[in-house]
Amino acid sequence: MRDPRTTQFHMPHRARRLTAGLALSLLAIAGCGGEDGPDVLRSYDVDLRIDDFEDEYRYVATGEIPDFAVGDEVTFIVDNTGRFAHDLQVLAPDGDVAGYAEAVLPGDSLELTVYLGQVGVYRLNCLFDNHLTEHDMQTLIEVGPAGV
Ligand SMILES: [Cu+2]
Repeated sequence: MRDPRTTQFHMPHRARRLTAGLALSLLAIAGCGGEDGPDVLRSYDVDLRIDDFEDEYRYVATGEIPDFAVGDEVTFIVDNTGRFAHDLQVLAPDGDVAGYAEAVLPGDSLELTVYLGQVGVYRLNCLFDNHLTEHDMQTLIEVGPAGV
């Protein structure tokens, strides 16, 4: 049985060639209300891993870091390569929560798709235990205007 939300979303033929990750992102847009949702200009994945072997914990990009821009829908795929559980919260420049993914154990991975709707600095925070407060587990990404 197909999810009725997905049947309302008319995928272009081109979309069938996209990777599974991107396909999931597209379904997420449909789930947000389709044509009433945000205007997505680009959609892509960013791969991160966890480094928690020193006092300061952090998310580390394992691939190329894109030029983030307004209109981007980004799926963060975080491999927990650390010693502890970690989650991921993304805060928009105005302080609104753009997305949150529950903590996963070492060896597991989490995925979080967020829409970048504002120019400015987005914060990737780990809210698990004292990771943000004591271990400064925060990564900043700068988001520029669309189409520049
Ligand atoms: Cu953490």
